[in-house]
Amino acid sequence: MASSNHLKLLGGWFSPFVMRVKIALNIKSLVYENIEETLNPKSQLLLQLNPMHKKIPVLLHGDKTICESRIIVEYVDEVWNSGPSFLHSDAYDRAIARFWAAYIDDKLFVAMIHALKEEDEEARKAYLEEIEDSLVTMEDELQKCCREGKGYFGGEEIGLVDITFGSLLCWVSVIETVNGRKMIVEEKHPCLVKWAERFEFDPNVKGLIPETEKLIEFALQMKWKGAASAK
Ligand SMILES: N[C@@H](CCC(=O)N[C@@H](CS)C(=O)NCC(=O)O)C(=O)O
Repeated sequence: MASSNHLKLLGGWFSPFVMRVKIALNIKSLVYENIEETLNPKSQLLLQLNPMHKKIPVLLHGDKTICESRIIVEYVDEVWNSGPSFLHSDAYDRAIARFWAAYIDDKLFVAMIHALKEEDEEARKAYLEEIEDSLVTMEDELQKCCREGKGYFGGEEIGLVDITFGSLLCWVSVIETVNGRKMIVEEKHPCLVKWAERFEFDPNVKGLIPETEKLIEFALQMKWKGAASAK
């Protein structure tokens, strides 16, 4: 019988969504058991714990199951106060952070996954442009924080938006590499460049970021055409 506080994370080293949960658990200094899911084929445990979506991450907290990365991140913040909060105390600020977190998943991530899977060069170019548009939008949003002297979307410390967006950076790097095109650049994104460095070197993030080459190998194994045919 699982103790009520025992934490297990069903995850995968390659998954930006899993990385979000790991960052949240690190910020709260929580110890957890990592169960690596390959998705190929999906394990019985995954199918049993997340029968609706059949996706990682899944967090097990004692006998409670929590699915969906942003929901898990918020759950971790609400249940534990053993580290800084990554949700604003003000309801309006929280709503704005949730808006941007949803924007990142619905716009930026969707364009990224299409760019990775799309074989047709013209279609892929359109997705790359969508990614670039979203990055400019995020730069504009971050500049507001920078003007107030804050280094993160969340303020002085990593918040929900930083976790949601930052976890995608390693896959942005994959897209940059396979397409031979830098997408986060000083001239267009001065704040994002500094933010990305700050994020990647944060003690709660460092060590969680997979190498670009390993992710490219993973994308090729998955037969993602946008990673294979891109130059
Ligand atoms: N909206 C989900 C997305 C999770 C997701 O797409 N996970 C991928 C791995 S990175 C997965 O499990 N994919 C399996 C599938 O699509 O069948 C979340 O935020 O947790």
